[in-house]
Amino acid sequence: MSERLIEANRLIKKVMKLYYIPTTRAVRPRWLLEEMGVPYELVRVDMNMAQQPEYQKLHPHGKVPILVDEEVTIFESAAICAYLADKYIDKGMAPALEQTERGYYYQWLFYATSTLEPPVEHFMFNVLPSLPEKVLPIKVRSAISTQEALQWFDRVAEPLRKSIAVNNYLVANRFTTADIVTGGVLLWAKKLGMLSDSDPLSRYINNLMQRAAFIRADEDFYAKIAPSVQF
Ligand SMILES: N[C@@H](CCC(=O)N[C@@H](CS)C(=O)NCC(=O)O)C(=O)O
Repeated sequence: MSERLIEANRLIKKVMKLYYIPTTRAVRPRWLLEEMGVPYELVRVDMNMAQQPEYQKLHPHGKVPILVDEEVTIFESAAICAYLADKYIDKGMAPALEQTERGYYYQWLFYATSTLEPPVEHFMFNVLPSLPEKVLPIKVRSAISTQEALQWFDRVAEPLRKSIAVNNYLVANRFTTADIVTGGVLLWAKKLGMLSDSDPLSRYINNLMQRAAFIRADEDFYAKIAPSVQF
């Protein structure tokens, strides 16, 4: 193999792969990659992948997103975002390890998926009872009503409302990965009609949605683009 070919292979191997379906949690790491201007390959999959053993070798639950970065294969959207923000720390999407803001950064990252997201997911189960069995098995569907899910969401969103009432962003009033992950959850709530226009969270998310990197990451929201792989 020529020197040039070896170098080309080395470069190709280095490009990360993001397994992706539009309008899902996979938009979060894509948005972050777009913000950082880091090269990546988008591997488009579809909702029928879950049962395929080949796909489940990558993601044990057959979901998106997955990030494959050479020998590292990670699932969970927030973990992927945290990994990427640290890997490219010079891009300024996470406070440095020694900065005290790091504590608040972790707080909002974990809050987004463990506290804010569950009522949104429950709300969706209620407003979309026709979700396919493979997406949400009937036996695990919740007894929580739409109204209860909304009240739950309102309650857990209160610290977020307080924070963005005085700042545009969550950590040190500077845009970080915490805004991408939290914004990703709010975006889902907004698409489900859980946020009124007068809710301060709408101002926060509308502001985030104007970012050029977000627009690039969400551009195929309505587009029907075929999967780029088969399993
Ligand atoms: N907690 C996981 C949730 C992953 C997840 O549920 N992904 C959904 C899309 S938002 C999915 O892949 N659904 C496809 C399916 O269930 O077949 C994360 O944040 O990555």
